[in-house]
Amino acid sequence: MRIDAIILRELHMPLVRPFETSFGVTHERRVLLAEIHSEGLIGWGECTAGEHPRFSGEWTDSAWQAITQELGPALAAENPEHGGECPRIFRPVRDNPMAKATLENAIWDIEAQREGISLSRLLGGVRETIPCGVSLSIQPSIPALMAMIEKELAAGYQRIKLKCKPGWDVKIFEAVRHRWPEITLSCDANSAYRMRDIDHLVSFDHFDMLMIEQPLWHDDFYFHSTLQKRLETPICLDESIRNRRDALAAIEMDSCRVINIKLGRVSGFSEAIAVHNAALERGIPVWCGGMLESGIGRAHNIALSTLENFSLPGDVSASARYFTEDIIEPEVTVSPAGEIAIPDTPGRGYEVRTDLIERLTVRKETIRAFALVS
Ligand code: OSB
Ligand code: MG
Repeated sequence: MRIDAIILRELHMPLVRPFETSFGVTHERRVLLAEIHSEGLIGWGECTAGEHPRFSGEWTDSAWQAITQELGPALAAENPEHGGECPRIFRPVRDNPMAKATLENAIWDIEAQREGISLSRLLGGVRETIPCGVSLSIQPSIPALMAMIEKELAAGYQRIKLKCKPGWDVKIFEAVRHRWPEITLSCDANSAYRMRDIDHLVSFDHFDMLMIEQPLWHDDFYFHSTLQKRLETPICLDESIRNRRDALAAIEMDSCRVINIKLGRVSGFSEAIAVHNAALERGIPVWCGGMLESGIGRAHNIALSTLENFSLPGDVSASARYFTEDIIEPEVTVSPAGEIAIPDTPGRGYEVRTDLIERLTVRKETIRAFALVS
């Protein structure tokens, strides 16, 4: 496909309520969107980098530079036929997975439109609906958290994930399990604990959780493996898994028994499929994580979640939980059974609201071609 133009934008989108993890609070998203024009079609990609380099070393501004100065010009100089060619094109650039995914996912988006099939089908998806869970922010009080859980369960969500950190862990698990002994529960520490906390982490076994997500360092396998030997509850790795090779190492070392796949963290659809397949072949279930995405990233997460081994409820939930107005039409909604129905129209399956995107845009740059390696 001929790349006619790559336009990168930054949008400001306030969240309906702040989202707090062990590493900080987000009030407003700075969303980067790539818009790629090719032979009359337009593909969209969203950058999932946060506003600060706290989840990983990437953030909005580093991704902006990586895309406008390196990755965008390299892609514009090529004529990729498939999204699957992007890893080769971007290989000379180290790291920056979320920046790479922004562009690669837009190419897959175009490819699905060109082939006249849904993105889910293009990826090899097999599901007509996907099961949904929610990730619940650290709250100012236990009653506030309990009210939030009550609301999400009433809406049908199939799994409740509690963000936790030292001081906001066993006391909330006790309260939640006391009130809801049977619900499917998990927690996510975003690397908030250290090996001195190992006995404390082992006490999480009392709460019969589906998994404990990324308790230790963001880049670790070894100590997670040590911890997994002491824990009954499966560890799920998020931050540590950047690619298929990481997934193989983690599985072989028994550092985790579940994997959270995030498109941005693994550089886009190609590597997400590779991680998925590696886990499938080894009997390790996966689910799709979230990064407070706008509708475009959300649509891509939904398509990815239709692959066979996405057998656990993901963090992909309704648009209205994040934004008063989403930039896609229709917005993402979740049924009373806690499922999202997969659109089967060509491409991403959700129209892009270009008028609203234009109104929310705070900067915009058109990228010209140059080859990374000559
Ligand atoms: O670790 O899964 C995470 C949000 C921002 C950064 C990291 C994480 C999260 C979430 C929210 O858990 C998932 C979502 O609802 O999009
Ligand atoms: Mg996580």
